[in-house]
Amino acid sequence: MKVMIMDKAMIIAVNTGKPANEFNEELSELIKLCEACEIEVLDTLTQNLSRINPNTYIGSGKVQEMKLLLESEECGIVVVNDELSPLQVSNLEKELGVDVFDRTYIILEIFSRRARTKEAKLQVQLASNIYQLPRLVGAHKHLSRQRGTGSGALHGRGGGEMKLELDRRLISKQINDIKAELKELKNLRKTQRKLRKKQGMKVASLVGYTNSGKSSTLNALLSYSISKRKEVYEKDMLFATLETSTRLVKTENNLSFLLTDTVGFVNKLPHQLVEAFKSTLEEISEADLILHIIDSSNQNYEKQIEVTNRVLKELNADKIPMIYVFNKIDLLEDGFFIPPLYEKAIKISAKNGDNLDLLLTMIEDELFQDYRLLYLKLPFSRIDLYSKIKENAIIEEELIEEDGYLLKTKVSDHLYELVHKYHINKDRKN
Ligand SMILES: Nc1nc2c(ncn2[C@@H]2O[C@H](COP(=O)(O)OP(=O)(O)OP(=O)(O)O)[C@@H](O)[C@H]2O)c(=O)[nH]1
Ligand SMILES: [Mg+2]
Repeated sequence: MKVMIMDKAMIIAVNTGKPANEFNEELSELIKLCEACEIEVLDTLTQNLSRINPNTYIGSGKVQEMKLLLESEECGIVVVNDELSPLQVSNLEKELGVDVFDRTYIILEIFSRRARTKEAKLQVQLASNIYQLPRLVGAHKHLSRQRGTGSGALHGRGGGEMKLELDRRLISKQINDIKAELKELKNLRKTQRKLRKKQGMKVASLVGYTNSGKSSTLNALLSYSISKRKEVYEKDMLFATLETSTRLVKTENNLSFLLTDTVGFVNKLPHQLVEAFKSTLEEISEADLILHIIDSSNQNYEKQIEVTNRVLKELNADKIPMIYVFNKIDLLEDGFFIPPLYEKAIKISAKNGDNLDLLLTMIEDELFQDYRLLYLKLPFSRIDLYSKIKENAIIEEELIEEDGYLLKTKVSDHLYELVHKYHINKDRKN
């Protein structure tokens, strides 16, 4: 039987002027992030400061307070709610005599434990290396799960100056190697996307804060799909999904589109991760429609919407049409009122299926609003048009007759101009 070793930790957090509820939500999120790393949080120490202390993050009085607190508990780790400079880490470690991890480290650690596919592993390794490079001086610590195994992405190496220089060079080389490898995978993705575009396949992307229910929504929509595909992994934990999965959804109206599920966002998502995950996240910026999934039962859902929209902007995906999908309404006893600010919006429950049919109709309206239904009779001589339709339109029915192709098809405006002169009356088909 595998024995789980839980590290014990204290959290320290500086508030430089956030409203109390927002700050508290950030802290309870950090506790969850720690739990995902098998770290049990014993206590939290907070301090209000107008600006973060550049040397020790918290003020010197608080450092002493923390020291006393640490002495009374058996705990070897301090987790800090912000990203620290290497100097802040080493000063704090010296003063407190325990390992100090910052928020970025914790998030990277979760990603490194969850990554399964080759691409995800490479991306996490890249983010970890970028994080580690300026911090090599103090890199002698790691969480207990890796103790003795050396398997973690952030596993440190100690040693003298020469070793440090070697480590730096090794990591720089690794960064370049990983980037090259990722580039190849990126090209593969690009080719796949091009193919999809050529086939006229529309893509909707599920986007949102971690744990908001993106994977659950995808699975719930799949149950409405005529063509059944494998479900994706959903779980009540932060960052359950790290890889992008795409599924085909075919609606009752015989319209098909691709639905993509991907990694969730979080407040203060480390920039190293956004950078490293760019090629995965690029899928989002190429989507025709974004389904922004929101956990309406979270008190801070508005902040989470803001964080998600900020990352979307960073990915150049803020101009893509978006539906705000307020999920988990089954958890709200008094119902939920969508603020008028969110124009194109719907409330659903992926869990009990509320309003999923309406969501699907909204998706269809958005994705295929420019498509027109046509019955066509194309002579064999217009095989050029036939292949265009094959590639770029939705073919709902197809019959080959003696004198040509009989098609029931939905086409974009552009294609309509080219083919509409072969339009026939619906009753003439068959
Ligand atoms: N009550 C309720 N729970 C839900 C609903 N939708 C999802 N959940 C739960 O919320 C948790 C997270 O769901 P996921 O679908 O894994 O969330 P996600 O957005 O994919 O999360 P990450 O992949 O971690 O970013 C799971 O425990 C789900 O069962 C809902 O409509 N109602
Ligand atoms: Mg997920």
